[in-house]
Amino acid sequence: MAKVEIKYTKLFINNEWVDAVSKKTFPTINPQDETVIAQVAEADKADVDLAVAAAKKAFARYSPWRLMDASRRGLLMLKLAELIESQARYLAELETLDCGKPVKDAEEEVYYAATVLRYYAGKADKILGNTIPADGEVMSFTLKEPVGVCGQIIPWNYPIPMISWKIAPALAAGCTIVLKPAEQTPLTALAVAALIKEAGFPPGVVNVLPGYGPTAGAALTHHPDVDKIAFTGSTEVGRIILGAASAVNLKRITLELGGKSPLVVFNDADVEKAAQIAHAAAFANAGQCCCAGTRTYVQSGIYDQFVKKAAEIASKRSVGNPFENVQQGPQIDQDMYTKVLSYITAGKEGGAKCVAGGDKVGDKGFYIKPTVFADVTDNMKIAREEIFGPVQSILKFDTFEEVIDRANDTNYGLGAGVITNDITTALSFAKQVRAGSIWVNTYDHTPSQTPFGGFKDSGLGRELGEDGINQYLETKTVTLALPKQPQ
Ligand code: TXE
Repeated sequence: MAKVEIKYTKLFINNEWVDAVSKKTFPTINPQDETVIAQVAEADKADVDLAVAAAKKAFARYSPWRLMDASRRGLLMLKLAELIESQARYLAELETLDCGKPVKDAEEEVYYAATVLRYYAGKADKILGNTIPADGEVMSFTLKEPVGVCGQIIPWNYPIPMISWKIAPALAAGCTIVLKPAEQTPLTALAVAALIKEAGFPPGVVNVLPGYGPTAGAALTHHPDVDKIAFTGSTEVGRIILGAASAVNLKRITLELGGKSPLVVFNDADVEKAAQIAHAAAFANAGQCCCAGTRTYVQSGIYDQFVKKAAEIASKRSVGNPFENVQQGPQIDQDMYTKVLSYITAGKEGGAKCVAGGDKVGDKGFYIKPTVFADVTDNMKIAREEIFGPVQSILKFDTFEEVIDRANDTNYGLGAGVITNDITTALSFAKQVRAGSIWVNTYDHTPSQTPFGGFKDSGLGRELGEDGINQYLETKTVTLALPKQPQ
């Protein structure tokens, strides 16, 4: 078992490391062998109050953060990106220990997070309002101002990228932050907090509070001094947060929630390439991906060939110790492991044909075989519900019109993919499928420049790109009386 040094286990408030007010701690578990990695300080309402007060003070008029030039904010963010990269291997190993993803994937994610910070660092001094030819004897213009204190609640599937998606646009906009990492993966958020301090961000600008959702998370979403909540997680909790965020004050809100994304392969596709894209779409990060392409629709002309290929690729996918050169580590925790296995049972009992995997791996740790179901029909549980594990469902279709209707027949709308060489088919698909991201002949490509988010029950608002920073800005209209007549 790899030895990774755990340097930080306390709460990070006002650039200081502190115990929880209650002195409580909680264990973070290694998904490889179910051992306790470390005890981490457990934030609750009292700690949220302290962190929000620190963030509010850091956002106050004339605070160092508010007086700082926007370009300087960008420079601090560039420094943070550099520090993160300089610790890439350590952060990756820490992530792998806490979350079980292959260490090479974790390392790529660290570098990716740095790109997101750099993208938004460049935006910090390019936040522009408008001058407006308003009716009347006036001159009008808009100022784009930071929303204020932001509560950011993130999941465990991509901890470091999620930190970057949340803090980068908020910092560029000039907001202050209280971030709650998922209880399964608190360690890298604390390691990044140390780098935030080292980069030179003033106290209180970013605060990090490990803890549970119904306690620390709920305190944040209910807090009257929090101006905005940004959340990534389940649709179920997203609904709770939407209610909480409007209960005491009217918080701005962005929600990035679940999905059941379709990937549609047309007869003209190269079967080998299409099967590889579909495999990566379904199995990346052990299937623990919000936009995973879990409904693979294949046109009847190539269906049998495709199923054979998909089963072959999945059967060869290497599963094991994520510190070694494998493609897939364990699922995140006991709950998810049990949940995914129950969906596999539901797939078998529901009449789908299991053509690869279909079982757990060994008896220790939360490992599951990459599983492929063929002959799946639209009403089966595995075709309708988010599984969040290494399970691909393959469904057959005949016509374009039919598959668009079927792809859209879901409450979700996060991502969708199409594999075809026909430009009209690709663009018609892109226009007609109701999802926030459409990928053509690729899948799950989410660079910092392109907005990401969901239609329907997959979320509210967008992250990344220009849209991402707008979610952290208020528009203020300034109107001056200015005579149009000669003076
Ligand atoms: O998510 P939760 P879980 C989906 C996926 C998975 C399911 C459950 O289908 O099977 O969600 O995963 C915090 N107030 N996704 O249980 O509970 C919690 O502490 C405030 C999709 O891990 O939504 C954590 O920090 N916060 C997804 C975060 O919310 C609360 C990623 C996410 O936890 C809270 C993960 C509350 N009442 C799971 N309850 C995606 N969109 O990428 C919980 N939290």
